[in-house]
Amino acid sequence: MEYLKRAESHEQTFSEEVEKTVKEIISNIKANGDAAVKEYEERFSQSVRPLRVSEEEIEKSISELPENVKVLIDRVVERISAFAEAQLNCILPLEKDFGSGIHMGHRIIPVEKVGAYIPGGRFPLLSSGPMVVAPAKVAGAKQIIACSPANYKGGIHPAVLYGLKRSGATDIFAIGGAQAIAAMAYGTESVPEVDVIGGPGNRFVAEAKRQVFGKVGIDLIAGPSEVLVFADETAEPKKCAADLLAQAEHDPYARAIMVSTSRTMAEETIQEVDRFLKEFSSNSPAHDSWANMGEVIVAETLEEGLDICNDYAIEHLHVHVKDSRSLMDRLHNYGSLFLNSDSSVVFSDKVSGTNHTLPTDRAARYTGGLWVGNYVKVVTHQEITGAGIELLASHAAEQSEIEGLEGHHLSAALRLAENNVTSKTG
Ligand code: HSO
Ligand code: ZN
Repeated sequence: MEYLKRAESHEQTFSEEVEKTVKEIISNIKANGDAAVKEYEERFSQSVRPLRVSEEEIEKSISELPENVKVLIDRVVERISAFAEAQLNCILPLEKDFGSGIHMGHRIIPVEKVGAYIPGGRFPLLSSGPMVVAPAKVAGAKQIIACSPANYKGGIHPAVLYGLKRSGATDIFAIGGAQAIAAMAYGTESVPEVDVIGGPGNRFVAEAKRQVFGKVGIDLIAGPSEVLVFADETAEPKKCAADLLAQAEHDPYARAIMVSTSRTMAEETIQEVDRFLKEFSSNSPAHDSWANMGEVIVAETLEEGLDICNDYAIEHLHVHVKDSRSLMDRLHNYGSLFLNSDSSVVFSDKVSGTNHTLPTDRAARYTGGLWVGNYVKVVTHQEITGAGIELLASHAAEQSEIEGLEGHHLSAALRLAENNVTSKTG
């Protein structure tokens, strides 16, 4: 393989400073509740508004929203919900006899209280709220608490509010950053304590989620956007270039990577990116992101290209290769996969229905993205009868004896004796 362009550094430096600040925020909120949350809101967001967004405020704010924006958001919610529902239907309950009176199974139970974090970000992204909230609603969560920074005219942007409401948020708070995560994890006078927290966010949000994990469940930790465009000689440089820039524009630390089995294709794509960038506004993060984090690699063979893709374990993997579906079985590390040159990542960023909250920083080695499965528990059960009691009790008694566990032995032996008695008397 050969680099035509290489990132300066893709190590996101771990900051002890962020870790320390977040630790202080969490313990202060744990001890002082709303008062501490308000203090941080004032300090970090210059917000002195009430934490809860009242129903009247939501209604008033939403009434200012143009009709076409509402229609777009309605469609987003419908499509995300439809996909989440189809996925939920794939998680099947289990009831099975394993022979000799041993019956086991599992049930799918929704998490009761979900916390959804929706970043404020550079632009109000219309799909962000529905991506986190709609799957929780589909899962059957009873209460969905959403937090988003008060960074639009002293509140949450009306489009974000509308998306949250439409997708099923039951309580909305204008709280941002680590203070939102801490408030939802530990509960305050006004913010309910939740069971699981989902949603993307900046470094402080990500660190806060890491620190509250265990007290609550979390979905995953998602950093700046990433895309890897895997192309062969049949790909179209313009489309490849646009797909790279579509993720690069998210953040100066976003990563846009091209791996191509054709040198000509790779070189032409670089030219197209440079051409497009001249048209982008000068303050677009895409300039820095492409300059510092962009990479272009020429792979000698398809095989080598596939290895590179798997090694990157990228958030979005877009395969601009002829007959890309046939390669699916050989790709196993990615957050979400896009087959053929016209399945744009942007479709799923916005509206196709798969979730856009996805693993970054090679987390795709061990997890997929946020999905309805994050909001349900698969819990097991068993019912042992007849010969099963005898079989398992004698095994458990013997094993407990070897392990020196008297209580366990007693518990098993009692069943053994009882069963013998029953079978003797019966
Ligand atoms: N690419 C982002 C999601 C997004 N882009 C929403 C635009 N709107 C992270 O996957
Ligand atoms: Zn995007």
